[in-house]
Amino acid sequence: MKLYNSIGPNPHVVRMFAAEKGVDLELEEVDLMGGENRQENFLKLNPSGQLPCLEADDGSRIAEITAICEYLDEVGSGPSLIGETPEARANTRM
Ligand SMILES: N[C@@H](CCC(=O)N[C@@H](CS)C(=O)NCC(=O)O)C(=O)O
Repeated sequence: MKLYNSIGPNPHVVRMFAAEKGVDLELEEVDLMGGENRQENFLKLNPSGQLPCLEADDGSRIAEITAICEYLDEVGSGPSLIGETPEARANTRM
């Protein structure tokens, strides 16, 4: 899986989550300060123009850190970091 990555707190959340989950991500840097995220090539990948964006192994792309972290939690091995029960997951999301 490839993570379109940049400076800033949101990509950092996903990198931390992946590290805790033991998921290896290929990183591709996007020049946020140079505005690369708002140019046509990146907007084709993520129309919101924001980072991070995950490209899954099937080529689909996922934006929004909560959606990315929940996806990594489900496809990664080992115990869930979000929660194993409805109550635990609700508590995490709360
Ligand atoms: N709601 C988004 C927020 C993403 C976000 O704001 N990312 C910042 C970097 S930390 C960004 O791309 N800023 C540049 C811009 O919006 O043009 C998420 O959960 O991923």
